[in-house]
Amino acid sequence: MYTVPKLEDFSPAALDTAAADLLAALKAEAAAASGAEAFAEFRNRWMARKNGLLTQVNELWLKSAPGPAKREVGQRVNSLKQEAEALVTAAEAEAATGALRAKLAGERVDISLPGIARPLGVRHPVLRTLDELISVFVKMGYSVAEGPEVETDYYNFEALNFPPNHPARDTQDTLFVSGQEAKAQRDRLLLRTHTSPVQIRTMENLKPPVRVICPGKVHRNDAPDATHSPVFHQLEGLCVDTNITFGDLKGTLDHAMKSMFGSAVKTSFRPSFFPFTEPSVEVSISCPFCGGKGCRPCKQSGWIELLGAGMVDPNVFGFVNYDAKKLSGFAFGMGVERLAMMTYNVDDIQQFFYGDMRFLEQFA
Ligand code: 2NL
Repeated sequence: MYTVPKLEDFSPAALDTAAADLLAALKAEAAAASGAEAFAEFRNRWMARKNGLLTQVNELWLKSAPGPAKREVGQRVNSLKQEAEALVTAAEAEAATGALRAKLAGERVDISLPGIARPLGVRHPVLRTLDELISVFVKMGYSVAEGPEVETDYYNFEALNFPPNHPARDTQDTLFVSGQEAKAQRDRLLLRTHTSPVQIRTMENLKPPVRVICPGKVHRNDAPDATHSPVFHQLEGLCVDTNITFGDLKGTLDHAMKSMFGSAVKTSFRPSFFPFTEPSVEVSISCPFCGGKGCRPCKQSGWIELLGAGMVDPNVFGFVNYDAKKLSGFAFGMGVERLAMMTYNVDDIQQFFYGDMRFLEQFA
């Protein structure tokens, strides 16, 4: 095995020979060191600070060189050490790729295997219905507004003319954020029960005329069953200008329903009550399944109730600093799941939320 010789002769020719011997030995040992353990041993033998072969070169060649030769010997020893270190580093890299090649040589990829199928998703039927509704109103010049799902009592109830003790404010109907007791009633947080707060916020920010629809997720403290879900979607709309009449309300909603269910459907308006509209109406469409003759979906009545609507109550205008003497407007609201159930013939609202692929794949 190679050992670093003591030098007697410090002539350039003798130094060249000694350096060549050393590098040849290093190359041979690097090539012979196979495996991580053998390589570590090789590296240590040559590179160790304390008594490694390159350190010995310093001791045996440089320090014992006679005064006049020191400069020349020093330069040669330095470049020799650099070359030796580069060789060790290169050998290390070579050993690593060698190990990888050996590992890969034992592996086979079977390119005839079928691969993993990743089916394309489709838009959820509820959002598809919502998109269609939005497009109908956008074509009539409405803009779309969104707002927070966690609201204050003020935006969800007070500004909509709900009296302080209205039953809808009860915990039986509304989901409240806990720990709000220290706040004034109007500042208490809750999950919005309709998207009307977005319309209030819109009127606070924009001068009339306003034509806006507010789609989104709403929450009610309801037990789930075939027709109820604690989370569902609503589309509300609001139109405010000078001289907006109940005739505008009827024409707008009649057009929207014909766009959704076909030009043969008729609309019917019956008196109702909401705190935020006066007068208020419930809107039904003639049954698109039987054409009004009577069938199971319309419970033999020929009509299906789909919307609530009315003329905006002057008190609501008061809350947003709109001049109720100069302005009038109509508003409406509908449940999106109910429309989706009719469009896609779904008899259980829960199907929309189970995430069962057998249900959802039918819409692909
Ligand atoms: C329903 C009834 C309705 C409104 C929502 C509304 C909003 C403002 C002012 C006045 Cl800011 N009204 N919205 C009006 C009438 C009915 O929804 O049955 N929704 C599912």
